[in-house]
Parts: sequence; structure tokens; C-alpha cells
Amino acid sequence: MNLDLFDTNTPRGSEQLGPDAVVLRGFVLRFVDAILAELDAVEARSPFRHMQTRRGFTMSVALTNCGKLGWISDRAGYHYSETDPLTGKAWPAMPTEFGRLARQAADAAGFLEFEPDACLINSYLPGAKMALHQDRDEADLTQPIVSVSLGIPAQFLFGGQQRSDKAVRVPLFHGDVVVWGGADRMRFHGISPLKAAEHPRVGGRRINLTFRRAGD
Ligand code: MD3
Ligand code: FE
Repeated sequence: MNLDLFDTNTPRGSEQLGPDAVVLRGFVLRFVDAILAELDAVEARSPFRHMQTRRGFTMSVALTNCGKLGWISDRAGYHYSETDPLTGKAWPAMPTEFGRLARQAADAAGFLEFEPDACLINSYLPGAKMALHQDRDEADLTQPIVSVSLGIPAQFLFGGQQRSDKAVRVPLFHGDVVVWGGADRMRFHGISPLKAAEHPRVGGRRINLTFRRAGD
């Protein structure tokens, strides 16, 4: 049972952000104990780290991965790797409840038989942000992405197919899941600089899990 008083403020239900993008408010709350425990185990094996962009800037968001493939940034640019460059070993396996959550959320959004092989995990402290970008490093861009928000709130920026298209701001709260596919899969998106806050379960940070089908 998840009797978490803080979560009584989380709005429930779903909101359509685009033709093929939907926010499932509070969808992760039923899984949250298991997800946070599995996240601890992933972090213990492959810790969060700040990667460098190809141009040599340090990203304000720290990241790690689990699953067969992990997203990394290095001198070669952005790509997926079977090896964690920090440990020299395979990424931690996709935890059981991570996989169940991703499949159930994709099903709820109408994307059946989603089998993610990668989960990119971002950690934001106050001030961290993510500039508008597209996700195009995956082999099959017809596959959806499932995104899970944990911890303190963030303003998600949801743009269009061109970088210059006006972005709408969507607040994302602890427990929210967003599923993106089809016509919305290539839309520009980002995260505004995080405002300081405290979440009783997660502390003063925001964690975002993105489940992807990265390989063939
Ligand atoms: C819309 N992460 O890791 S998740 C990323 O909150 C990323 O950490 C943000 O963008 C975060 O690449 C946003 C929401 C998200 C993820 C992938 C998308 C939205 C998307 C792919 C296509 C369209
Ligand atoms: Fe992205």
C-alpha cells in the first residue's frame, strides 16, 4: 500500500498533449515503492554522472542507465552502448517492476507490446535543465517512449516538429507518466531550470526514467 499524504495533491486522470502523446497523472504511484527500491540497486552499480557534450560542455543533468543498452555522450557524439563507460561493465539489467510499469503505461496509451531494451535515468538538482532537442538516436523511430517523473516538479517544454515552433509548458509531478509515439515522437522537447523544492520520498531532486526501444 502506498499511503503517501504528499501524493493526495497529485491530479489523476489523463491529458492528451498531442495526437499520440498522453500524460497519465499519478500512474506510477501504485509502483512507487518497488520502483524506488529498484532505482537504488541500479544507482549502486552504475552511479549517476555528468556527461560531457561533444563540444566539451558538462551537462547539468546527471544520468545513468539500465537495460541492454544505455544512452551516452562522448567524443563520438550521442549514442547507445552495451557498456557503462564508468565501470567498463554491462549496464544493470532492466529491473522487473521497471519493465512492468513501462509495458502497462504503453498499453494504457494504446501502444501494445512495447518491449524496451533501454532505460535512461536523468537526475535533476535545482537549476538543472534540458535544452530543446529531439530524440533520434534510437534505431526504430516508430517505437514510443515512456517517461516517468519522480520527486520534485518540473516544467516540461513541449515544442513542435521544428526547433523554432512555440513550446507549451506542461507541469510534471511525482508519479506522472507520459507516453509519446507516432506523430509526436519527433517533437522538440526540454525541461525548464528546476526550482528548489523538497519531496518527502525522493528529496530535493527530480528523477526521470525514459523507457526506449533503442536497438533493432
Ligand atoms: C517527447 N528527458 O532524456 S522526458 C530525454 O524529463 C528527455 O528528463 C526529459 O527529454 C526529462 O531525452 C523529458 C519526456 C520526453 C522524453 C522523450 C521524448 C518527451 C519526449 C521523445 C519525443 C517527444
Ligand atoms: Fe528527450
